[in-house]
Amino acid sequence: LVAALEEVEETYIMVKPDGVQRGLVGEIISRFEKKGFKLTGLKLFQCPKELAEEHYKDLKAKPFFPVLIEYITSGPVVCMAWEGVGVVASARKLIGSTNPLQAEPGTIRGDLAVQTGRNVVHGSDSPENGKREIALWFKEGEIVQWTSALVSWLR
Ligand code: FUP
Repeated sequence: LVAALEEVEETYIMVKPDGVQRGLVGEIISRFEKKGFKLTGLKLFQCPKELAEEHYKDLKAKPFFPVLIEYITSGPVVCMAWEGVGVVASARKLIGSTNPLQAEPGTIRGDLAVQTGRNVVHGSDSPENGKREIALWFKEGEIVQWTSALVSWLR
């Protein structure tokens, strides 16, 4: 009932090229699906350099920026939009810390990765960035609004 008063958020989740290469796409989608969030966008995509640079523009001054862009554009990624109350922070918890060695067991990075530069998945860090990133990675018509026929509280 309390949740019904809270605002529905959207977040951009992406399986990075290492996750695709390692065959972890299904496993990663599963975590968000089982948690109970709603999938509103999904595609396999080869990211152009310009888009990677725009997505990570806040990190442009970092020494690892060129390597990060090379990594994200090194092979296909799986782009996802997920919706739900509290989805942004909850997805970050499910994903775990940026450095997979510090990520808790039970999180995606904690269970499936060892290197910061190969940390298998991305998740937006704020509702504002969730909206920004979904608009950046998806075209109009690729985001689908739907209502669950099974659970009325899924929103
Ligand atoms: P996160 O929000 O957990 O994805 O982390 P950041 O936005 O801080 O970093 C984005 C990506 O930059 C990380 F997923 C991996 C890369 N990165 C490095 O390669 N080295 C670093 O020291 C920090 C981040």
